Amino acid sequence: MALAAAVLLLLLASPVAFAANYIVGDGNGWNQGVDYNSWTQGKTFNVGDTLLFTYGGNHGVDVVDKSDYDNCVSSNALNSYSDGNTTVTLSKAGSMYFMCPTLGHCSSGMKLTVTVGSGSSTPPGTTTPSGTTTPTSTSKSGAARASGNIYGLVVGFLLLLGSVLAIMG
Ligand SMILES: *[C@@H]1O[C@H](CO)[C@@H](O)[C@H](O)[C@H]1NC(C)=O
Ligand SMILES: [Cu+2]
Repeated sequence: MALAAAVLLLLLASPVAFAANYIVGDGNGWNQGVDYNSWTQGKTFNVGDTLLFTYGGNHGVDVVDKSDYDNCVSSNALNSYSDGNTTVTLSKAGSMYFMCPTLGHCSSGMKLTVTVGSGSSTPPGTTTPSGTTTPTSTSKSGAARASGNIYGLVVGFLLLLGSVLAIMG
């Protein structure tokens, strides 16, 4: 019974394990004097992950295109936030560009770009309910990825079946 409960908990928790929630700049937040290129190193971003920007009133978050990111132009921003605690969900694969619109901040480095992968990168069997996702090698072929997902579905189904049987028994 305890096992069945544990399995059910695992199944309930597993959707959460797929989305990573990043705090931009970690303890430094969204600020001047932080190297956001270093911050993104070693991190994997996928569709469904979120970025949380925390910042004071003299900053903002503008979502811009590549050229405006490169040139620190905020006048064409696709989205602008200034609430100080902004969650942005990475909703599609590709690159996303962020900059602070305050004069001089972007050019002094207060800008961030992330490359977003197409998501569901890891078969459920390799994730833990703690919210950690395992970075996936980009060299994996589509076929390997698909079979991984099918494997995960089968494992998930067997776990579900097992817990139902355990409860009925
Ligand atoms: C900021 O947003 C996050 C995520 O939505 C939330 O958990 C947190 O409580 C918020 N913090 C403040 C100070 O509003
Ligand atoms: Cu700023």
